[in-house]
Order: sequence, then C-alpha cells, then structure tokens
Amino acid sequence: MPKPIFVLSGPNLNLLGQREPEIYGRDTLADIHARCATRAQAFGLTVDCRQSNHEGVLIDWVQEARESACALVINPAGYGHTSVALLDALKTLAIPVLECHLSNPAAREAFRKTTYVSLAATGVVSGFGGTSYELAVEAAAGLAGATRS
Ligand code: CA2
Repeated sequence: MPKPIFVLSGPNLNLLGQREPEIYGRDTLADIHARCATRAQAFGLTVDCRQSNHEGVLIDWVQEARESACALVINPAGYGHTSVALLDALKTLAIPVLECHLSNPAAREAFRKTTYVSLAATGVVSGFGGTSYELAVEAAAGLAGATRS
C-alpha cells in the first residue's frame, strides 16, 4: 500500500467559502479535499488532508510526514510569511514538498511577497483557487514516482 500524500492547510482556511469569496473563492476546504482525493486516485494514491490554526500542530504533522507520506502539499496560509520554524521542519523532509496558495501572494500586499516555506518547496502553485491544491497534488504524485492508472 503506497503512503498517502499529506495535504496540509494553515490558519483560517477552515473558514473557506464563508468570507472573502472574491479573493479565496466559494469552495469550502472539504470541497477542495474531495477534489484532491479524486486527483490522487488517478495515480493510485490517497491523500491525508488536515487543517490547523496552530503552528506547532502543523510542524508536528510535517515531522510525521517524514515517515508516513510519499509527498507533502502545504498551503501554509499566513504562517508561510512568518514561520522560520515551519521552514526548518520542512527542510528535514526528503520527500517532494509542494507549496500551494489559492490566491497569488506575489500580486498582493508587499508583506505577502516573502514566503519562507518557498525556500523548502520543490515547487509552488499559486493563483488558481482550489485548483492550486489539485495541481499541487498532481505534481506531487508525479514527483513521488506515481503514474496515472
Ligand atoms: O492564497 C492563499 O492560499 C493564502 O495562503 C491564504 C492566506 C494568506 O495569508 C496568504 O497570503 C495566501 C490567508 C488564508 C485566510 O483564509 C481565509 C479563508 C476564508 C475567509 C477568510 C480568510
């Protein structure tokens, strides 16, 4: 049984679909997770999707991914712009790391242009709404060596 792709989401993303739909879209995180599962299934893989508002919890999950995941997709949300600790955890991973964002932070406020997580990412997908997660899962599956079944 192949290991799953971990799909982690950071603070406030549990509120998706309820506020600021003009920036983040109308999909809920549950909708996006379901679409990630379908994408992974096409590669014979599964996803393990989790969300936390807590930096330490996200770091614990990144550490868990060292042994338990074949790849990691992460939308670090606000922590991407602030958390050296999350970057340090991600740098310990030997598996592919795909950073994703619903919006395109580079086209927004200046403080969103620096994303520490990008320093540990194999690649970044931004600006496609919930589809950013799906594209990241697809890239992660390919980088993990899976082929479309
Ligand atoms: O575009 C993204 O995915 C972001 O990671 C979202 C973060 C933001 O700080 C990053 O710069 C870009 C914010 C997530 C906030 O989530 C909300 C969800 C629903 C309503 C309001 C906020």
